[in-house]
Amino acid sequence: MKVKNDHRSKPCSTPHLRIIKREAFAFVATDDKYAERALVAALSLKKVQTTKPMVLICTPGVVSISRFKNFGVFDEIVMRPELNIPQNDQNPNLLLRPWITKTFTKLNIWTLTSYTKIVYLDTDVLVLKNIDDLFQRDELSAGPEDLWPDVFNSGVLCVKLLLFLGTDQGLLNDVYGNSWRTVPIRRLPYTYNMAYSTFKIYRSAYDRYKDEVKVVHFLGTLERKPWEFIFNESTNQLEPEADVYVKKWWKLHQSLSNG
Ligand SMILES: [Mn+2]
Repeated sequence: MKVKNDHRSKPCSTPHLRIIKREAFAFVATDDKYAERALVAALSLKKVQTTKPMVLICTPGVVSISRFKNFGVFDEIVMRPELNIPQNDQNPNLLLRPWITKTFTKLNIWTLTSYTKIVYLDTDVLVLKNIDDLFQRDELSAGPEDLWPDVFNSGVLCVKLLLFLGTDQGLLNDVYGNSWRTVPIRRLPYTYNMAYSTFKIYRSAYDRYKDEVKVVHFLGTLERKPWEFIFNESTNQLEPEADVYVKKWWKLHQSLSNG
């Protein structure tokens, strides 16, 4: 395991905090056939003397896990759920490419949060020369789709997992963050997602703008969630600390049992 500063990462406000870099090749298998092909692809990587560990992501569709472990090719075999497009979907692609129903399973790469960088390879590849240099690439790097359309092919992907490790927000920001920052119209007014604590911390600003608030978000862990307030059934009273939003939430919650 190497410990050094990544010169490509954003400047860190706490310089003493060094990021431990863990890098691996990853494959995804949804059944034994795919796992076997992943094994062949992984062997081809071994043959070109990769210095990186190899991870196989298996879904419950892979039955012979222990067999694939026994080959000793993969440094780690992890279980993840299959991510599907529902079968009854009207997607016209389904007829031509039945495997497409399982294709989102690949998104499990972003759950390998013990790694900082992943180079993902499809199971239908054969590595001919050492490609460890791919770990020097920034995310998301990929090769072009063959000729047309002008998009990237997702068969070989360089993925960085540094940001907001392992949350949906981290993943979404990795994908859309740059356009969110640069395209002004994508930035919703604060009133569409007002942090609940705003109403306590910025009391005077809140008093001025409160009528414009459209969505209040009970986010974070500093404040209690509405359902963590105590409601006394016998007196039909919320504890005195409950504010207007907590009361509103409880009123709706009450209406469930009354209706
Ligand atoms: Mn492929």
